[in-house]
Amino acid sequence: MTISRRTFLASAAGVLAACASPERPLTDATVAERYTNFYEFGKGKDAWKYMDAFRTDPWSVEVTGLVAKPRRWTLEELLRLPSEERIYRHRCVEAWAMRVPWTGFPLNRLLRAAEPQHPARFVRFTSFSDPTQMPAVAARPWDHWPYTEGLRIDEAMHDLTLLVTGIYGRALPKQHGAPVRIVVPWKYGFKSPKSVVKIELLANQPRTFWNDLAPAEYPFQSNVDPTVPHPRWSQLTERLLGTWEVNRTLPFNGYGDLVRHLYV
Ligand SMILES: Nc1nc2c(c(=O)[nH]1)N[C@H]1C(S)=C(S)[C@@H](COP(=O)(O)O)O[C@H]1N2
Ligand SMILES: [Mo]
Repeated sequence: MTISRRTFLASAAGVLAACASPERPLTDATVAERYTNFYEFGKGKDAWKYMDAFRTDPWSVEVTGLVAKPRRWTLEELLRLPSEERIYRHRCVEAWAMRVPWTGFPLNRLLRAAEPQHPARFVRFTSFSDPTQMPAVAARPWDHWPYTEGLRIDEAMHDLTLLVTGIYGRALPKQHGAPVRIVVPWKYGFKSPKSVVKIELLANQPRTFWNDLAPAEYPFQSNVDPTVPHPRWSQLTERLLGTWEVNRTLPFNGYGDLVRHLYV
């Protein structure tokens, strides 16, 4: 599993995404990988310290549910698909933000290959979960493991929604959600599940991990929106990791021109 297997293709969508991005500095790679949210490894941002037992190879991702062609993709198969680099802003619901280059490809490639069938309207993502590898899964058995998230099918099919296998031009460090995660840049970060093992097409809106635990703080849609305060803080501004910069939060995290039409 080496980065050299990947092919980097410039795509129209990548260019569009970059254009939608106001000039903010790229977050330093070390800053980003040492300040992560990966609740399976604890509540701190220091998940990078607890990765030793986490096995990310071999790995596979199952695409299943209301599809004509269910398929289990091995990591090697996913890494052989053409990928590209996209610099996206990332906005956590906790009001920190970063700007990082992800490597991956639009999730719609896998969804189309699976041929979604009527009445599929939603996609559920399931993260890997194992108490022997993930300390907080062991310590907090009452939480609703595994971590799950969901999107409407049109959100999941949107060209901005990426299946990600790398960051900063190399394979994902484990704490960023190795070896395969989803990135949905116009939504709060918790909608971008890490270490995904299953992608299911469903007729009905799925329950999700954070929405189950605290529905008022984690609504299903959760598009980045400065005008809707979090129950415990304002969402008007965000701080850029590794800098002293505080910026205004952008509606749809700055991707409104590309996604606003989904919500009218
Ligand atoms: N499985 C899983 N996925 C997850 C999380 C998590 O705790 N577990 N945290 C989410 C949150 S709240 C954010 S902000 C992003 C953080 O991504 P990063 O740590 O790679 O920056 O991952 C999201 N995906
Ligand atoms: Mo987050």
